[in-house]
Amino acid sequence: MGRYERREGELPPGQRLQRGWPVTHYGPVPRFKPDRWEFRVFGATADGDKTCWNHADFSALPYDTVVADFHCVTKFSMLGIEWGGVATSTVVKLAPPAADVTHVMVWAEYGFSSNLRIEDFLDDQSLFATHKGGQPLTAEHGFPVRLIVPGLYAWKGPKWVRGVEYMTADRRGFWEERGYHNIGDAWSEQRYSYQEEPGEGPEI
Ligand SMILES: Nc1nc2c(c(=O)[nH]1)N[C@H]1C(S)=C(S)[C@@H](COP(=O)(O)O)O[C@H]1N2
Ligand SMILES: [Mo]
Repeated sequence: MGRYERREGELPPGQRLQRGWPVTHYGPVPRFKPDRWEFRVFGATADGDKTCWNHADFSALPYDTVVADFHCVTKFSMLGIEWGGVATSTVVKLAPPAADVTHVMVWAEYGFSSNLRIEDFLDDQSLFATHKGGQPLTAEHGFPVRLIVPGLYAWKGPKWVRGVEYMTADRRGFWEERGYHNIGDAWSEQRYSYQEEPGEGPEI
């Protein structure tokens, strides 16, 4: 797929190292309401049903950790961060997609969304992170759950995730509709939608 291979611990083209951990997002930080929160898996599921986990259920799912790099399209990167949470493969195992699912839309609070190819979503390092460096995420960094997909720019990983929609055709998410690349592979420097080649994204 990409022109470059992913190389852990190195900077993708055009990126620079960042000290500290800046907060980057559009809109306000949502307030976590534990009694109203649920994580929903819906759309083209294998059995046509939805799966909903409340916060206690979601917190009880198998916990995995990955060490991964983080690349923001505004050109800062952080390397070697330890994330903990629920592997995307765990979600897919417990709430399987239909056989013809090709993409997912990951939904967050306030309708923020990002679309991913199923193979990017199921990268063996993709994780619904609840923790960073062993500590629960803070509110501004996405508590209780954010998605981490190490090879893609970080906008492909929504903070404050509330659900996954299985899709049998691609559709653009929030930033993908607003000028950012439909795939967003950091190693291929897929920053903006004008760089898309035919077949890399649906019409805008
Ligand atoms: N819900 C939501 N998630 C989001 C964003 C956003 O605007 N809304 N911005 C993305 C972008 S562009 C980046 S770089 C990272 C930043 O994560 P951080 O604030 O924890 O560093 O969150 C991503 N997730
Ligand atoms: Mo970003």
